[in-house]
Amino acid sequence: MKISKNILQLLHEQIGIEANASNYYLYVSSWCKVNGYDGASSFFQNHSTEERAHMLKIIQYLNDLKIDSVIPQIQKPSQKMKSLEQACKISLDNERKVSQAIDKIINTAQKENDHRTNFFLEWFVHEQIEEEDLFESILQKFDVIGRDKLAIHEIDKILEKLSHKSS
Ligand code: OFO
Repeated sequence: MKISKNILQLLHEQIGIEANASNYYLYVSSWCKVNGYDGASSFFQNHSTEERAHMLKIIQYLNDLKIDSVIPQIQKPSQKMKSLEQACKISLDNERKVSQAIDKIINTAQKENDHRTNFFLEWFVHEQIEEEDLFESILQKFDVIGRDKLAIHEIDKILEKLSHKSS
């Protein structure tokens, strides 16, 4: 095998992390739609698709190395969303955890001199910088624009614009 058992296990875990992220964003998109935040709903729906693409990237990497990938069971997201701001906060926390998981695989790959995995994960490092920055700037909008109904409506419109950018 072209990668170690250790790295393989971490990559399989990462497939699960990306799948759960995609599932979580799908739930948030649905919650937003039902609560009248159409822009945010499109934004999170696109984000869900992006996370699925991340999962597929790892599967493709393993397949290119002629390694079967394990497709994990996905978790049911906790269905207790109370506000758009809370959804964005949880998203930022989740993205930070994803970044830590990617860092862990990179550290392991570097220790094992696994240059191909190290190089493969560079794309994810850039992606995580963008995603953390994205959610940090969305959260800043609540401080800048406000939290009353009109302000949230404005933020929903901003998310609508962002969803066109990322699609
Ligand atoms: Fe946003 O997490 Fe994928 O990599």
